[in-house]
Amino acid sequence: MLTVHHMRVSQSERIVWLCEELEIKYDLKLHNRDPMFSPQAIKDLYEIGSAPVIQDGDLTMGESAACVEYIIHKHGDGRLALPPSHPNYADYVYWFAFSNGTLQPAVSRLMSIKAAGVDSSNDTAKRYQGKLDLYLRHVDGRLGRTNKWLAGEEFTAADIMTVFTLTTMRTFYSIDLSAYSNILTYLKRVVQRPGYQSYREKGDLELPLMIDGPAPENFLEKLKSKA
Ligand SMILES: N[C@@H](CCC(=O)N[C@@H](CS)C(=O)NCC(=O)O)C(=O)O
Repeated sequence: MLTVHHMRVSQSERIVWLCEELEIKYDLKLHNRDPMFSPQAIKDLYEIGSAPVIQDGDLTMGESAACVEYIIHKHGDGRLALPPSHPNYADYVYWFAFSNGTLQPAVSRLMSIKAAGVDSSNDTAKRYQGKLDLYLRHVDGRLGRTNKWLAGEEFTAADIMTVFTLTTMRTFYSIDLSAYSNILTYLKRVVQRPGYQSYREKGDLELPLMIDGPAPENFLEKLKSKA
């Protein structure tokens, strides 16, 4: 049986969402942050200590993209990936890779710069903020052209990989998406998906939907003050 370890309010939301979209059987184990980073239970499972982690028989594996590929091909009959014969195959591969190769690291970098106490007027901070703005324009432009999903007409795992950065990640580093109307329309489409709604019910019920333009409030601060 496939087991998915999801740390609430984290990138592992992708894996729960994927399993719900694929409608496969899996065992969901929920973990809370302790208080900000991974709890010991995740560190005990995986030496890198980050979420997601999946287990399947003798296998224990981390990394969202690896988990997504593995689940799609081992448990999902290849659904939500596009095959090389598909006209949008290159788009699928590109946007899947862009999510965790470029977009998510850009936001993580800015979060770290801020956490280190560097002011947003600092030249390095400004340079990396400029990069993030460029990447968001790139995503927005693509969605304006497809008017649907990142790979084209079909919803794919490229969307599942990308949405975390455009939503939940904004509680860690505030991003105003008001200037990106295609992203905002896309996010409204995303949250209507039954698979996304099931993930939220099972994995992150308390988390506000972060699909509006203005930067969301810092939900983690709220969680910490409740603890
Ligand atoms: N590239 C990795 C990043 C995983 C990652 O950094 N996850 C964060 C949650 S968003 C985490 O576990 N942070 C807590 C920690 O490292 O202690 C992936 O996609 O799985």
